[in-house]
Amino acid sequence: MTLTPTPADKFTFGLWTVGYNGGDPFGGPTRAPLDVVHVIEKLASFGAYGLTFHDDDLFAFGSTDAERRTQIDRLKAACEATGLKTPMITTNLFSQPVFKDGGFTSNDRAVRRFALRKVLRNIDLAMEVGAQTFVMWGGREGAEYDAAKDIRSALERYREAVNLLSEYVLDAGYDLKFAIEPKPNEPRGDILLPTVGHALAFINSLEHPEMVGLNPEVGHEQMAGLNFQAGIAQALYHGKLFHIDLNGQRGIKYDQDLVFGHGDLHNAFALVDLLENGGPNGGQAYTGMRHFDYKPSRTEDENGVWESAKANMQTYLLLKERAKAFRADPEVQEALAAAKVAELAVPTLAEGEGYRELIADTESYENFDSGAYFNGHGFGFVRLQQLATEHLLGAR
Ligand SMILES: [Mn+2]
Repeated sequence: MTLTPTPADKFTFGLWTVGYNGGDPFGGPTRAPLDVVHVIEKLASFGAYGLTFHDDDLFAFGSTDAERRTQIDRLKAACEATGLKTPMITTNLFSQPVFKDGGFTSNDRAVRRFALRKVLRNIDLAMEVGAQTFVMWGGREGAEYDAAKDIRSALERYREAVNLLSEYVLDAGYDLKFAIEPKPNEPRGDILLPTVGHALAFINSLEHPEMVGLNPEVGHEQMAGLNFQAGIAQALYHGKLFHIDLNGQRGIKYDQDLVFGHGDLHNAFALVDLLENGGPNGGQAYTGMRHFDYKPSRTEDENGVWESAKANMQTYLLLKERAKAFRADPEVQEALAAAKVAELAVPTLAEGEGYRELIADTESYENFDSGAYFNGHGFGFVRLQQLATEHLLGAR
């Protein structure tokens, strides 16, 4: 393969991704922990743009102020030396036993207050390391049993938390936006704000909705059987795609966190085509970070970790190249025209037309031969999909 990532591609990785030690619910770690400085040096050498992290990835929960400071300074020095950036950070409100019923929405009020303080402190750290986006994945904000959680109260507490954090950022004059990451289940039986759509509705209820957007993850939507590319298109439509988590998932099962493209490759192709070519003038529809939130498989050694990190970037760049060729193919353009894809952008009513004019237009109803649409007006969507498949496979 010849495509070489550069920082201009805006590829970023979570410290917890390449740093994943291979532990799962059925077995202990299969790899030693990786030091943050080593991770930064490796990612920079591969052409990545940045590193992201949870507070507890960088310094252990319960660290003293001095231990915390040492790790922050080591991160900053390594970034300074390599040019790697830290554009997003997030807070761990799920690993410690205290968060077993969630952080912002634990039934226990003292836990909620503790969670808010942990996040407030981490927002200050976000500013110190130059992050512009603060992700909120509420993995433990949920329940297993319907009677155990009053969902309306939980949403109200979630809202109270995000409103408070927004107020803190505004008062401090920080240039920071929040991005909510939906997930349907795991680790909780059911998680609040399970999909892009649920989160969009919640954001509209906030005091400062303009400060809050989404960080959708490929596998999280696909775990719910949803079309990720379509969800991203709707997030873009509402101006809410603040960040994105790329990985791979094969159907409705546990959160696999495979390498990007190692799941539903067709949907990954459509996603990259949307992000790179779906802008108003055919350019990029999304200019933010291409963030990989995946887990190197438990079977890999450290060499396999770095191979998988590079595979994420290579796959994205290959799909970007394939999508460009797809758009440039005259046969594809012809198939798109035959499928009337552009016609959907034309308003259904004419300029100045209302329901009265529509009712008066006998061509639209009385004289419209709907029977003729039974046969002879095929759209050719399958041909278009086959052309996409041929480009995806490198056959064109
Ligand atoms: Mn994620």
